[in-house]
Amino acid sequence: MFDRSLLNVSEEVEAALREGRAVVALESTVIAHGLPRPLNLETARRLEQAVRERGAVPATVAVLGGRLCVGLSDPQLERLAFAEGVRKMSRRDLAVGVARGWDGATTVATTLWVASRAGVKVFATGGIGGVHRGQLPDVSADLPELARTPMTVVCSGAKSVLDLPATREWLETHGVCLVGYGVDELPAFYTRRSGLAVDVRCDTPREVAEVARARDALGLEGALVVAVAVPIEFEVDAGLMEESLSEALSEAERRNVSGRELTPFLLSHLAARTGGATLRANIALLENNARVAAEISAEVGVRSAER
Ligand code: PSU
Ligand code: MN
Repeated sequence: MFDRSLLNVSEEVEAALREGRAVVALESTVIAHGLPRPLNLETARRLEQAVRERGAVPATVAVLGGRLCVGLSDPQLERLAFAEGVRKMSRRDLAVGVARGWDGATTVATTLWVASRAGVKVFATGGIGGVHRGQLPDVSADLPELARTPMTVVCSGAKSVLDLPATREWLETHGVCLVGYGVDELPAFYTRRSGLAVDVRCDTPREVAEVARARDALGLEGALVVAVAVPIEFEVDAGLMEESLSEALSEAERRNVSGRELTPFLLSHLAARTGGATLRANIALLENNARVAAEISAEVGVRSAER
């Protein structure tokens, strides 16, 4: 049984949940390990702002001093963005982090875990983890967590640093429904197209909310992944992307970068190689996804209050 005293839900988030108002969970690995300082703090604040502008309450998730925090104060955001020794915590790290009182940023996997236990139903992020390329079967803990958490997860698909067809197949096998938000193809994070089909296209927050409610009524445990393409003016040129990516991947191999280090390594390498284009795309899509998630969460909230 989950001991709820481990949860530290902010007053604002707590009140919103109690009153059935819209709440959007945000992850923190992208802040602590995905973006360079001080852009990371700026982005974290902008994402919260984007959620607020659409009438929802942001709930950034992190582990601070071994407590599972849902909804952070500005000093807490700052600590996450600038302090040394903030860990990247995925599911396997939760027990150790709680036992030892760690500060940790939560990945998609742990954000799902914590946010769903706090009662949050909608979560916005940039890209989900997936099946990595290469010989070793390196599968992100994000995937099994998506398969067992009934959350609506707004993202821009998975990065093309991953094996996208294998990631897509994994989701299908484990019953995770992929919604294309205004698109028929799964976006590939920095680029709008992957050549892979989604399961269904939805064009409005209400349509997404309807599918989410049907999932709940069925008692299905998996997430609904809502894939939103990067805003067109920030899309990274496909040729530049491919070139930089193969360089980043061989550099990672040469330096023996693997495990939890791999995603952050590839991200910073790509940013350097593309003159910051991947960074600008990353921030634009994060903000856009936060807005879409806020709109969806409002719809989920409105409809459940009506009933
Ligand atoms: N995708 C991004 N930026 C990120 C991540 C993914 O565009 O920072 C982070 C997310 O927090 C995701 C994690 O949950 O990387 C996946 O890491 P791994 O492959 O080690 O599970
Ligand atoms: Mn991994």
